[in-house]
Amino acid sequence: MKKIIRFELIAMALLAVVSCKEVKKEATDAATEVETVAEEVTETVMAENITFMMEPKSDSSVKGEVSFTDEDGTVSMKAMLTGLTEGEHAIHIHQTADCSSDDGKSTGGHWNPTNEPHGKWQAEEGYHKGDIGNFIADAEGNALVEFSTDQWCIGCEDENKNIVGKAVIVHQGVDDFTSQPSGAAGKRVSCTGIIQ
Ligand SMILES: [Cu+2]
Repeated sequence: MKKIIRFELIAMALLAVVSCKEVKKEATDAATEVETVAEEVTETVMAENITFMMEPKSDSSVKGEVSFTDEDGTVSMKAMLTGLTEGEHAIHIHQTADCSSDDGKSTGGHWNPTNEPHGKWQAEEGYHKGDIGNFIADAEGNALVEFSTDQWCIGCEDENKNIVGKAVIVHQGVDDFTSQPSGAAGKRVSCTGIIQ
């Protein structure tokens, strides 16, 4: 009789150990899952995104939406524009987030914190940090402009990189990349401030 009881006790003890291990494993799995979700949430917060509506200037009807996303030190710009004339147009970042004037000139000249000559993006001879370049509008006057760089940031300490407080300008004409200091891109037809 004693032997049987002892056996049962051992069996129960073994069972307890096994089930305890299983609970532990489940708890570990749950903890890992929580960590993974937490990481995903942090990543989403880290990928900063700001979006603005562009308004027509110089009696144009050019408008649209421009967004900037900062992810792992690379800023991606996406502009969706309507109301353009078919063909090529320039787009730049200008120095001041002030679109109050009818001709968009309240934004000042190109954003050029490094005091370089105007030029094509990443040209050896130099270029402005706002020298995005040209894009093409389709026959309906629509355009999607996509650009990304690690030379910009959204609201960081480095004023050579920080696009906040500047403006996006779309021009009626084409940037020739040689005329100083603006590329002779003509009228400013759409504008938004980059304000956080
Ligand atoms: Cu410009």
